[in-house]
Amino acid sequence: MNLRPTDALLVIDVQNDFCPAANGIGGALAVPEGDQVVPIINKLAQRLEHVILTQDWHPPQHISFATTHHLQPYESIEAPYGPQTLWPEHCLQHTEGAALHAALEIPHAELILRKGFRRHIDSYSAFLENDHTTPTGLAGYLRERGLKRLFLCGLAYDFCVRYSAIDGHNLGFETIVLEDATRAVNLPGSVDETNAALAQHEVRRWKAADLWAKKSDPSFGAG
Ligand code: VGL
Ligand code: ZN
Repeated sequence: MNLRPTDALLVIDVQNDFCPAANGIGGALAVPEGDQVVPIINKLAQRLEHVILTQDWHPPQHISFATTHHLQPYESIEAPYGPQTLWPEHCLQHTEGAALHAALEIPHAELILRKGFRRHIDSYSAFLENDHTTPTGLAGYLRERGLKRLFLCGLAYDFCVRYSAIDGHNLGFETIVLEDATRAVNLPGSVDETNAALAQHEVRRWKAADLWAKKSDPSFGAG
């Protein structure tokens, strides 16, 4: 696998609240095995010169919180911009739950992009908020930096990784999801829908090891 100077690793929302609680920290919206992506992402980051992290970053009474609407988590509401799944309160700005996982070792990360910081609109995607229109600025940043191919990893496969990958592809970036460096929330049907959506948009799914396999390696060639 020949990596290029114009490649970037996009690490989505590897935050305490998306990982199983550890020592009383995080776990508000724990993705099963969410913390297991950390060592593999650390290894991936060593291979890529350019690494960008995202951070889900919500104010109190955010539109995506079930409590804001006096409803139960995982119910859905009709927001002005379309259906919005409701979640337990998570990634509140400036809390330990919103902090990046302490075991991430990516000293050379170039940008930490916060998203979901507006009370009345959620943002699964690192590129566009949930109205599929309001930009986060990431596409402009990547273009101005000359970064063209994106390897996506992090949490959660069936929400923020999914929508970031599809928007990245639609905005003209070559976009590859490193499947085993992600984990899913796994609501009913969400993983199957994600697989189908990625396939439909021709977003490829590779394994992390594809990035360190040599072209001559007979095991190389997936995806
Ligand atoms: C996410 C649900 C709510 C994610 C963020 O990072 O996938 N999921 N907020
Ligand atoms: Zn969120």
